[in-house]
Amino acid sequence: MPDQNGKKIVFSGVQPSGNLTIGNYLGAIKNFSRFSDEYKTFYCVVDLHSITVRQVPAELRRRTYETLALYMACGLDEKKNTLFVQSHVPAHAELGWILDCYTMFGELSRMTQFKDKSAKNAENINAGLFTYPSLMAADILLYQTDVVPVGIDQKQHLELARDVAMRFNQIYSDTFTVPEGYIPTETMKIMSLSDPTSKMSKSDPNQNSVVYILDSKDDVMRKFKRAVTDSDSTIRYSEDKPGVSNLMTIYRAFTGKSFEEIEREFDGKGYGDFKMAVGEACADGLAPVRDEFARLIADKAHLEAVMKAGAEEAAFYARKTLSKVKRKIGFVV
Ligand code: AQP
Repeated sequence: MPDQNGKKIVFSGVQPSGNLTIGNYLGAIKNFSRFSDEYKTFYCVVDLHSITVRQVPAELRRRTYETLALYMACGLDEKKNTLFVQSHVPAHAELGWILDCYTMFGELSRMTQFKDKSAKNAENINAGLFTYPSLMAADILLYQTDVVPVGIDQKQHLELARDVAMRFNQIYSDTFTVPEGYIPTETMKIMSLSDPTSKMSKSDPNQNSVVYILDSKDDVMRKFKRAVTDSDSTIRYSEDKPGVSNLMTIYRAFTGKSFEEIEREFDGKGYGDFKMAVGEACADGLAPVRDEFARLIADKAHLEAVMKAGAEEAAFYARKTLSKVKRKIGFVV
């Protein structure tokens, strides 16, 4: 639904649950700035979501600042985008609870992220991990969001948010905009460097599987050098070559070359040369982000001013939706 200036609305978020990876960058953040001019954009550091997995408090606090600084280092101008921290706008938690009551147990049980994360955190399968998608629906629906840029791993959650919005609208008449996903096809899912059949994740304990946005060039080169490929030696994009295909996807994202061009470029060359080239392209592509991040993170007062102004702006929009929801349900407001 357009805002008061007639602009359509974009919302997305990233959890401060670890150091951000090139998966988060290529699958999500890099695409955020393309909406800044034509849309009203809300980009959130979703700290409420991150405590579904146990966090070290000091690290969570540090990463919240860092995630905000990374948004800005990746080109999100705070004057053009509303940048804020989820827990600073209590309406997220409030609508999250309300939507819990409009989300079915069976729907939540089918979520693959819940199954994956409960397998990885068997000692802490908490209720928040289970109801995570209702809170994500609240994040999106609070802003009457039209478009949600996310990686493909979030598609199932986004579809649930759409179902919850339609269900609520059907019971109480039109209340929420039903959002559409914006899922970049070129980089849909960046895979782990040591196990190219599983997603690259910031919480992966094996640091060699993951390239972080803020890794030094030496670390980037070392990690790509060790990346798993296969016993064949041809550089070709194919489902039966997940390691090589993942590296080609990353190389394509940083160079803009097509898979055919990449296959031609490395025709007759070995994996060693190819991995070096991917490492160089990735490190060079990330260098400006790293430099800008170093500048931004040194000014904590500025980051605090950005998050405060962002939360005020976001709360203004969120309050409108929340009060509409409460009236429709029958709460005394
Ligand atoms: N490997 C990936 N490829 C493409 N996109 C990805 N995203 C995450 N990993 C990849 C996208 O990044 C955005 C933010 O993700 P998130 O922080 O909300 O949580 P996530 O999807 O659970 O990401 P991680 O890195 O795997 O975090 P942890 O390890 O904490 O669970 C989303 O748009 C996501 O699609």
